[in-house]
Amino acid sequence: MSEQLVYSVSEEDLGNQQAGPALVEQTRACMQKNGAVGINNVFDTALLERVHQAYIDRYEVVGAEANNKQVGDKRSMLAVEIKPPFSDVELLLNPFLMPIVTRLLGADCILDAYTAVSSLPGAADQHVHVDYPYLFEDEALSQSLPTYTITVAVPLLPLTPLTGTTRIWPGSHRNPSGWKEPPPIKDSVSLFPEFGGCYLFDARLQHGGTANLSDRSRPILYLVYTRPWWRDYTNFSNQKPLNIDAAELATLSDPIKTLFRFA
Ligand SMILES: O=C(O)CCC(=O)C(=O)O
Repeated sequence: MSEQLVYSVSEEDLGNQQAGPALVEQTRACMQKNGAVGINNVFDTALLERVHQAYIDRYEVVGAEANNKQVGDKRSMLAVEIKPPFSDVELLLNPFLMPIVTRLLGADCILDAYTAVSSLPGAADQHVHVDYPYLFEDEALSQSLPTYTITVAVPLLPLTPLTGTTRIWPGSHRNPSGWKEPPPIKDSVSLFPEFGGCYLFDARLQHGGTANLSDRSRPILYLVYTRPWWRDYTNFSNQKPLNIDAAELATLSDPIKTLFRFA
């Protein structure tokens, strides 16, 4: 039987408005073993629809792509401007995610980057990659370390086999099979959480976006939570990883400011 990679926030946790110990333990164990986990029922779908519309209005307009980083065929990344609705507390400090994120990264974790990757209609499969260089030249040593950076991927529309999703190689953050790049497709899994869900992956995981065979673009938010000493020094040459101005930062609550303390 194949490994469980997608979990759901239970009715009880929904009622308590917080991830309970069972979900935290299941998702922690899954992240440790597989380097990724999908979680359903995390976000209010009405909020995601508002964010999606704001994304379309701001970024799917001619000229908006000037600073985007190309990350594959018809696929680019932009640092979203952190203001409503992108600055909603449910996105930045989600009560179902933060107990999991802080369990894995420590209570003093920070947000290092907040971006969106969008694949346009007709985008081909993305190359298989890890998002950042390993911490040390010694790969085995780097792979033996505990998790230090987690990307939370939040699809802004329902993912289907037509829109595509992200394909991951479970366990590749530790690479026990000694895969060389690219690892065999047969060992990959395409994650399809329900709309309102998300998936988390370890910074060392091999992954790649799949083709977009639909007629709509497929924006996915990427919130990169990390231990406070880590920075992405490779992906931001002409964009700021946290695109927020001082006036907007001043309006945020203290717990969010703490998460942004290196912005
Ligand atoms: O488009 C996707 O689903 C994945 C994109 C991605 O993994 C990346 O750009 O690093």
